[in-house]
Amino acid sequence: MAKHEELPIPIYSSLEPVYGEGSQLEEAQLRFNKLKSKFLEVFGHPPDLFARSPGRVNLIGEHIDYEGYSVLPMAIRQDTIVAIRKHDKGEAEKLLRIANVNDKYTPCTYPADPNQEIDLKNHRWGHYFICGYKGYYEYAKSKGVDVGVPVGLDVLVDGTVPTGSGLSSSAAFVCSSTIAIMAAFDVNFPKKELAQVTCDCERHIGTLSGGMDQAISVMAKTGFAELIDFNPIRATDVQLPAGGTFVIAHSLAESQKAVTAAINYNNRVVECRLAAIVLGIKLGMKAPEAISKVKTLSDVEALCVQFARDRYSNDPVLAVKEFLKEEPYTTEEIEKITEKNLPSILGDNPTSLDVLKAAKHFKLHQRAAHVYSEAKRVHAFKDTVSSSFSEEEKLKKLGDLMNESHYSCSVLYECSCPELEELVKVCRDNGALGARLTGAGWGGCAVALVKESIVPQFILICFCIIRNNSTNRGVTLVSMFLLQSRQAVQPFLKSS
Ligand code: NG1
Ligand code: MG
Repeated sequence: MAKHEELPIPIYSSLEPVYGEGSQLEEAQLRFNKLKSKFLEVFGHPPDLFARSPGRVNLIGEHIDYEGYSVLPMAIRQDTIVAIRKHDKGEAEKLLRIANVNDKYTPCTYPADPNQEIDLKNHRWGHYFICGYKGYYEYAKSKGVDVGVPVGLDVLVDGTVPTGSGLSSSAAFVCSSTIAIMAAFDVNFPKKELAQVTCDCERHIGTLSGGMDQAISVMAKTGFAELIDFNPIRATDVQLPAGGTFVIAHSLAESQKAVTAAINYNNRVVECRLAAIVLGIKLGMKAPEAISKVKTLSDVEALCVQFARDRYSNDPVLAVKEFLKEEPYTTEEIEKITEKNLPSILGDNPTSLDVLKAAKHFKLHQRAAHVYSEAKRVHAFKDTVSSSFSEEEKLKKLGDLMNESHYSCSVLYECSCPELEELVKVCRDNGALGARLTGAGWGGCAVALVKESIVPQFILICFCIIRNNSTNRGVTLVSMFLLQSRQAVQPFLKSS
């Protein structure tokens, strides 16, 4: 990550350019200056440097990154900036003091200890900085970097990605934290490695996440969406067709993923793993082999496809239909197949055990069917973009794929909620070519593909309808239309 020295205080950012133009430029400068004065006010010193990473909107490929499948997000203008000062070795206080420009987030203090455990029972916003902090040390050590004795850090955070919105405020925070720490210690890791480090270290927060959010936050390019592949992480630029705009609308239902992980996000990760193991066994693997080797549905895809081939198809969902019953599985039913109890199968990860404690049953058929079909839709989306269809036809097909993705998320993966369902419907009824929830779901945002020419009317009409509906329902639901972006990021800050 190279540094930019337009300001007296250097800025490290994962996204070019650091500044936009005109009013954006002024806005950005104002923000940095404010951050600098606030830092001085809180800590009595100016910061050494700023680091910045963007949030993202996922266009398609939901809940499949942790199963090893490619996804297609793009960065958004909303971001997190971390201002940091490293204490001198002589300074007595060995603390990480983390403050926020937003008073809603009260200051957090942690010991300057890279081996500290994060207190998962007491979720605090500052924990995300500690993820980045731990990640930096773990990675630096693995690379033989001389990390020296830990010193205190003063940190001030300014985030504009709405939290719990499915736009990855968490990854923007973790990535900007790691970049800030790296820069403060004068270490420069290649972007691909940084994407992997930040993905691994956000798991300290207790979610069994995939790596989409960190990969796009670190590797995004202005003007493109990215196809992100995993194992190893790679990003391929995807130039979206002209004439379409992605409009992101917030349902204002907050999705508290870190807090509800055991019943929502981590539950789905565990269900996928169990589905994969059961499929492996049904398709001929010995139970102990399946238990030790199969971690994700992508691990047994080849077996499923082999089964489908005998039926003149290459669709792994055929194997799902044949071997996984639609009714939810009880623990006992799965244990009968695996010949081993679930806590010992999943015991390698304590957060999985929390899932087992909270789960009544496991919907293996539905989750596997979603993952395999969603993985295909990502490639169909990418292929459509690069096809020879007219721009108009392309937009129509992309919209259809987004609608199919939403159906699958809602019905098979059950990660939607009433507010998102309403929002998606209103978008479709008022001219969107396609609309779907984005991010983990259970609240947060929807993304709609809209013809560029109708965007202002579209936003106005949808907004009015939702405002009126919400009074009928007795629920306060005022959707917030966050941004419109065609072809990825609206450049904001300059980066390196
Ligand atoms: P959000 O929506 O930011 O909570 C989460 C995961 C992603 C991915 C999506 C669902 C984290 C950090 N991010 O994102 O890896 O699995 O859900 O597609 O947990
Ligand atoms: Mg997140």
